[in-house]
Amino acid sequence: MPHFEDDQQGDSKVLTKTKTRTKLARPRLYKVLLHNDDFTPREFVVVVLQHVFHLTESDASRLMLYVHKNGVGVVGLYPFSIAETKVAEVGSLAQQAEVPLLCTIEPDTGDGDGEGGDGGDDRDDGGDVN
Ligand code: TYC
Repeated sequence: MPHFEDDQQGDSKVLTKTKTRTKLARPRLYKVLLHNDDFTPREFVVVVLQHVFHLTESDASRLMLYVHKNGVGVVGLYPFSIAETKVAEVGSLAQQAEVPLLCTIEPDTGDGDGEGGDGGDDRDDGGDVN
């Protein structure tokens, strides 16, 4: 809103006030997908899910079985840098153990296409460092 004010000399000046509203975009999230293969031992997958994604043993077993049956499953949703780190951790553990366990990243479209196993809300606000 322009605002008129007289200065000392009686001249009129236009003062403008600018309000800055900073809108913070929600960080874009990425799905970390776990892929099935025929060689990686089930127990290894469960341990990796517990270690890298901090899943409980029962959640890790459930997800491992979901992926075993369906071919692929969403482990979680994370900001890119965290997703990337987790994929690298899984890759490095798989390489050390000489198994073909594969984890990949995909942008989250928010369409809830059901790759997730538990049918719950997969959203993670990125607030933790799981
Ligand atoms: N299909 C593997 C087996 O029968 C187990 C497995 C589950 C491997 C999930 C990878 O992401 C995976 N040993």
